[in-house]
Amino acid sequence: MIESWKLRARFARRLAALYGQEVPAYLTLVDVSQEVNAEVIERLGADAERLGSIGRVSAERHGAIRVGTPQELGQVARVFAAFGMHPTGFYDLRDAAPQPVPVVSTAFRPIDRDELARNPFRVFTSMLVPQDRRFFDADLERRLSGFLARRRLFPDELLQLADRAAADGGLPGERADRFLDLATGCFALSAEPVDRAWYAELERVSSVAADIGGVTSTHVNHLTPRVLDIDELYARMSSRGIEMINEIQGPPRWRGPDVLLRQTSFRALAEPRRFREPDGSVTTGELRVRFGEVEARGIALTPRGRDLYDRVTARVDELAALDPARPRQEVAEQVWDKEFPDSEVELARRDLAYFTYRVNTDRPGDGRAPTADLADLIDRGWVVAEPIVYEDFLPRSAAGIFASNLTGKGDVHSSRDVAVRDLGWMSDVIGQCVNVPESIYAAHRAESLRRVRDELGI
Ligand code: OOG
Ligand code: NI
Repeated sequence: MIESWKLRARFARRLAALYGQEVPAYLTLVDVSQEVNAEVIERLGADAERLGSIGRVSAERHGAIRVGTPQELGQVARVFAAFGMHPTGFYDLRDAAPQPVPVVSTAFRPIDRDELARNPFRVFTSMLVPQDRRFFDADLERRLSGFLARRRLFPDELLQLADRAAADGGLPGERADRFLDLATGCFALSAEPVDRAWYAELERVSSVAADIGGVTSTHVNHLTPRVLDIDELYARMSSRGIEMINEIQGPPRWRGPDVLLRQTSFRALAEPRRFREPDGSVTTGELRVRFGEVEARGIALTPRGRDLYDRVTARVDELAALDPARPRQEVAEQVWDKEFPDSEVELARRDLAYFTYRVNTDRPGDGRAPTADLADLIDRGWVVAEPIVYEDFLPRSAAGIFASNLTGKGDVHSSRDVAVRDLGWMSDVIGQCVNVPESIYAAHRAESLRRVRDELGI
């Protein structure tokens, strides 16, 4: 029996092999990431591994895929369930500033700490919303929905094997191979000609709409390695002549701890694709859809910490707008230095970030007894805090990353006729509850605190 975590690890490796063949620049990105990681480990030693062992960080990837309908989302959820990857987080990119994208998204990922430690592979999965009138008028919606209803992304055999694997927690060897072949095959770039006129019509609304609804298959959009120094990586990629997006998304570089997620990407590359022309002939041309992304992960924030993050980000926007000539990074660093606690201890004491706690066995005796107050336990050295890594995504950053292959703003209208999509809606469509990331982090923390209380007898 190949257990689901092994299937997940193999799936991640197979997708990486496929994507490396299709988009060789991805391999450059991986090389540069590993080079940077090795140097950071050399420079900082054990401190560099505070948010994950070098083994995990080097192997870590996330993927991004895009589907067209609730049915397709439901099917891909069955495939990911076989890998022990569960829908987590709901992201609505349709009103994301500065560039709205006509999709809603979730991420399929492992939940349990030991599963994450075995292999943390996750896939950011977006679903098109043709019903949203800000993007699609009634006639285009009808044709787009018709087109999507006629295609089939995931064959029955794959879905049946997936259901078997999910029910049994894995698959026997031979069937595991077949399952992995089929699953990986669904995400390969198709050689099927693209209908030129149809693709162009959707592209006027959004390149993402065209990439999803303009073709009869789906494909990996990017695979993202994790890097320990994203500023260094950005500089190295740029100096190799690779055109990066303008900024690193998420928190700035600053003197305090890394929190949440910082991401950046290089602009989509031209890839040869076949086209069916209006006169029926088949030609070759190119499309710029797929890009390369890297990310640096930090500590997960509590809802209170996230509020602070959102307020600080709004403040940076405000100040940056007043002084457009000044680099955003500079503005952000200044605001963060003033407004964000710059140590793990302070983040823990003020309940701004998630940690697990364990009893400090080296605490020198001072005749006092421990109390039940967490800040007090931290202050008096009863417990040691270990940061919980942020395993999820940020909607605004995601919109910035999507922009790696957007050419213009697209045809977005204001309309009251906005299709309602939320976490509950998505849970119904998938037939599984979409997890709330903060509940998962909070449960990990609570579990560690239960042990601490037992051991200290409080
Ligand atoms: C997804 C863009 C968002 C991330 O890591 O936030 C993303 C896409 O381009 O399909 O990948
Ligand atoms: Ni991504």
